[in-house]
Amino acid sequence: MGIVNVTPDSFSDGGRYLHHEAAIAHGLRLRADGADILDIGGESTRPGADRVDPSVEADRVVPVIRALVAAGAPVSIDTMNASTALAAVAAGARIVNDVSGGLADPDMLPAVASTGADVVLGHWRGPSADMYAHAEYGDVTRDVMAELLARVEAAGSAGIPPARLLIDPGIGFGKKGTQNWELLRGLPQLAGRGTRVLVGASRKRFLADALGADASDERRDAATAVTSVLAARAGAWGVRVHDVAATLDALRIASLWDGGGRWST
Ligand code: PMM
Repeated sequence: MGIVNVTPDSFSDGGRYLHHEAAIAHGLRLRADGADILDIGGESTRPGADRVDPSVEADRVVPVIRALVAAGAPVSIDTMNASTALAAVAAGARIVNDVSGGLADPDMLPAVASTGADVVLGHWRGPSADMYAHAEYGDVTRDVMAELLARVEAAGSAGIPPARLLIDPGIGFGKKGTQNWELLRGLPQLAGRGTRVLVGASRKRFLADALGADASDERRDAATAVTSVLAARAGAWGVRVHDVAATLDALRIASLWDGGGRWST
């Protein structure tokens, strides 16, 4: 899954048209690099980020989704807002990627239930502005798994069948450095529950901390590619990354090492 952020800080501020054009061009490049899905987001979830009005978010992402869907790309919408999710699905998105697992907007799960879209339920304990205030766990893998299963049940109660669900441990969301490594070590347990697992580790702070906090994007991408191989080996269904080419190269090499075929579908 290739990341396309349509946020003011992610592209040069050349006005809305250029903004959309740059995001579309970026998405097409990631698709050409081999992304199976393009994940379009209009609200930053970085630690400390403020929330964006849902109508502003929809204005950012909908034209980009329309253009990428018209170009034949499978698209997911990265949003915590039901109204944005519905607008995105109407524009052709097939997956709703909610890092809050439906917790941020109580309308989310009932709203998307009737659309037929797949839904990513991320592990989340609170908004980005104060996410580290919630980073207290007994056993991080056990706690995250239990909280994700509660979200799977909530999605079921809202009418979303299990086959349409994915779970995501929410790397970096309310988890501090070593908790992320512990959670990644627990991936086989998470994947063993039978629900598809998506992992988003790309360029995140815990990787930079491992490399030296000022590590460049290039070095973080190399670290991400290694993480992608290990996540795939641990049973992940997909990885959400900035540098699709580097991750696919790493997966190809790992696949040849194992004497097998292609990892990606
Ligand atoms: N991380 C971010 C945004 N969206 N979606 C999923 N499913 N999983 C993630 O880990 C995730 C996400 C934040 O990363 P970014 O600011 O680099 O996009």
